[in-house]
Amino acid sequence: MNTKSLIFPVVACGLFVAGCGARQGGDAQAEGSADSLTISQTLMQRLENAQADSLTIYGHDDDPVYGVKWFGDSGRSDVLETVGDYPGMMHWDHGLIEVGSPVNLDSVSFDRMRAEMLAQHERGGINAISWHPINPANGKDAWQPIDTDVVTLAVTDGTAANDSLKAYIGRAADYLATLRDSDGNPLPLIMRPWHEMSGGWFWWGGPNTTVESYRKLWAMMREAFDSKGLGNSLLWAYSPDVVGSREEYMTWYPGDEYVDILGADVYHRDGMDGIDTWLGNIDTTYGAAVEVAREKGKIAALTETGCEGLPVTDWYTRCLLPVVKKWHPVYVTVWRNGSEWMKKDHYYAPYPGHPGVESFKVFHDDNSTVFAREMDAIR
Ligand code: BMA
Repeated sequence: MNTKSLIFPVVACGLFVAGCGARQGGDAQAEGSADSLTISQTLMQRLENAQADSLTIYGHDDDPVYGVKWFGDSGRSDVLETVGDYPGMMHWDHGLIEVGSPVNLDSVSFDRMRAEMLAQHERGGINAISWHPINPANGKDAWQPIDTDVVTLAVTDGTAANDSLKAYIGRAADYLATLRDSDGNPLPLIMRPWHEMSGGWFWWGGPNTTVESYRKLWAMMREAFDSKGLGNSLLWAYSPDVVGSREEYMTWYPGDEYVDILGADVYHRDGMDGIDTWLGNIDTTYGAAVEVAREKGKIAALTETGCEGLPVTDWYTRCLLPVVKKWHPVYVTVWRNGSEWMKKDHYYAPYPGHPGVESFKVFHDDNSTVFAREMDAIR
């Protein structure tokens, strides 16, 4: 399907979602005769349609709130200023919502984030969320070295860590419940909690706990979110980091009832020297996600990837596009373009003047990839 030849009005999806049956109140049930899908089912239908048409939605973390040379301006985006369109998906992190901070761990105001999620929804795009909450046992950040099994403590009733975790999850759910469209209906969202659990760098990482406790952690969050009325507007994504086999990929899988999207976080490291390793990791880790998704009738996505600082300047055509054409992930999300004075060379999309702009334009123009203006093609 050649989405590039089609011109769409920018607010089409917002109208479409509302038009599918205005969802009222906390249960977000569809009403009216257009269909009987919930908000999350409508989102899933769009993703399934992308899958059926072998289209890949391009996603970028924190896209419109800062870039390599700017921070906090309105109406800007390195992606927009490079290829002329916003990403089809925007990704956000909720780290520090758990302590009631007005800004997240990367200094993005939660009020601004809410407004940008609405804007992305209204232009037809999709929003996805990860969360790097602080350690509920010691109050340190998500990456602090772990010397106890924090997860087991935190999922055990009666512990101080359990009280903290419940409060953290409650605050995250309360914030998500404020994300609404202009009719007051919940925004459709992809929630991707407790990610990269195959590695040990987060307090919830698999090597730092037991599989049983990890699954309880996931279930605890899901149940709390459902009880706060978010049950019908969220899809849930499972996203291990690099693994060596399908068996390893499934180690922490919380269960079919908890997961809608089989994801994988597979970063490209070591520049040109790392290309083959990255491609091999995609085949093994993302390949496992695809296989499981097919068997379970779910969808698969490359939930995080990228080549930090783009030392392979034509990475988008040399590396990512061949992966997109081989695997057709429903979406592929690259990480943030950190402002250079805050985190130098921590960017994953080209910006104006970057030597990778032409490569990124070819990626954008390819018929397989979908940016915001083409999202209406995915109904
Ligand atoms: C990491 C880095 C950090 C950032 C964190 C959460 O991968 O980008 O600088 O704080 O994600 O967004």
